[in-house]
Amino acid sequence: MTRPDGKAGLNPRCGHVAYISVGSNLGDKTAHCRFGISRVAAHPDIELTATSPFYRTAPVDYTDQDWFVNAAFRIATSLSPHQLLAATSAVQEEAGQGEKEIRFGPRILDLDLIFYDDLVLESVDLELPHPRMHKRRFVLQPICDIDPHLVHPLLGSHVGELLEGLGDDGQEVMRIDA
Ligand code: PH2
Ligand code: MG
Ligand code: MG
Repeated sequence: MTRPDGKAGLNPRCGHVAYISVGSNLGDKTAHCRFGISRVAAHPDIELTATSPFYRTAPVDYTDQDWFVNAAFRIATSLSPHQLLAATSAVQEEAGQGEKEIRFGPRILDLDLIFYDDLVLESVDLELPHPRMHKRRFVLQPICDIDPHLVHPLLGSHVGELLEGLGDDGQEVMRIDA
């Protein structure tokens, strides 16, 4: 099937809604994030439906590294969760991001699946919703910018509440003026 925009494949509008977090703390961080979003959006079975503002964010979990640039985006897709994971992994590799990085350490491009509809999934290589998203301001803030009333399918709270619940926990997140 060919869509009106000339892209082949299933119409992603008929499919699923997913939220993806993007981050980089090596090289031209903002350019790497923009590259990640645009390459994912170029997939024939993915339609980009919203992009958050960009943020400069203090590193969490592994703090002896440079600040990150983070954002989030929403897509419509006919891909399954694992097909989507394969697609985002391919884009990470295309950006020069190797497989074997330090856990939570520096990276050229990180694309993390946060939500896929209201699916709850635990598999070896993919957990949905993302298991740490509710503790991370650099994930919650940009997702709230897109859809503050989105409900976390396991916790039953919306992302706005989860963000407020973090309180003043010292995770610095500064909006970058576009
Ligand atoms: N990603 C990590 C670990 N720590 N900290 C910030 N601020 N932003 C990130 O994207 C990030 C992080 C592992 O993927
Ligand atoms: Mg990550
Ligand atoms: Mg990742």
